[in-house]
Amino acid sequence: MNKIGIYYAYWTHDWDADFVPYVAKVKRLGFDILEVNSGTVTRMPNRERDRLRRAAEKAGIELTYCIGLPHRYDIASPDAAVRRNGIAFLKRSAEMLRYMGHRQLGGIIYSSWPGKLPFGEEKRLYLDRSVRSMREVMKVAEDCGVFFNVEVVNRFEQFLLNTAAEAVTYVRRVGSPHCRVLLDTFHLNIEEDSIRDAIVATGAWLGHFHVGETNRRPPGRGRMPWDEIFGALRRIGYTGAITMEPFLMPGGEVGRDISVYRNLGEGLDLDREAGRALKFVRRKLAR
Ligand SMILES: [Mn+2]
Repeated sequence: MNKIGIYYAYWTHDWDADFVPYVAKVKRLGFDILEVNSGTVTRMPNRERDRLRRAAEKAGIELTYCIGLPHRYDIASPDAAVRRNGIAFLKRSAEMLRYMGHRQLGGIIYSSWPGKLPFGEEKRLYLDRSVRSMREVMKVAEDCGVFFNVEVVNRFEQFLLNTAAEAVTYVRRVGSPHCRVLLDTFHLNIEEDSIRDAIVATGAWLGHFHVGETNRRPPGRGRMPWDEIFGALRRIGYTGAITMEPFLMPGGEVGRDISVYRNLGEGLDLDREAGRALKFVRRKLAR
């Protein structure tokens, strides 16, 4: 059965956080995985990385990593110096993953977040630059034995990969088995004609999967077509991780960057709600 995880920022207002207490929390709630912000761990001294790695090992919790690259690391940028900085950062991220003994990094790693196509510019040129940069990054990812999953996100957050079909074309062009696709139900719901077809067409390229309702509440609280989604994952024989990425709290950097402008967790205990959503996902997977 797929391992199930949750993103730490469900509980935080800031992107930078000490992840160690969340390892124990998700263990207690019954999750297999804690997804963390890779930027924070890439910048950590080894002493702090060791502390996190040991906590995860001790709890039997796997860590997966996620990031939306800041503009200074945009590997699709027209500015060669920015691309070089982004490529160097992603190579350091691959080395960090190897150091930690973990294998999956996903997110908006093919450009920057949030990102709009500048007026009058051609998307194709950004894609070409991104593919060239990613091929360079893949040499290090392959050496490190780690996987980079490009996340398909909706048009209001990025302009390069809005559909599963665009992402499959992208990873085919990159041409490395270590560069795969990350699909997220929140974004699929906005952009795809058929969520089932998008998952099925991604097939073996699917490297990681994010789940959440249409308003980013945890699974089981909204109108996402879960039977269709889990049916499609079963159909392609997906054995990878499934992590939920709920955002309920307004305020702080997280509330600002995710555009949470109302309390979506009104009257809910966050821990109990996460535990409920985990049971919901496990039940759907078992069908
Ligand atoms: Mn996501």
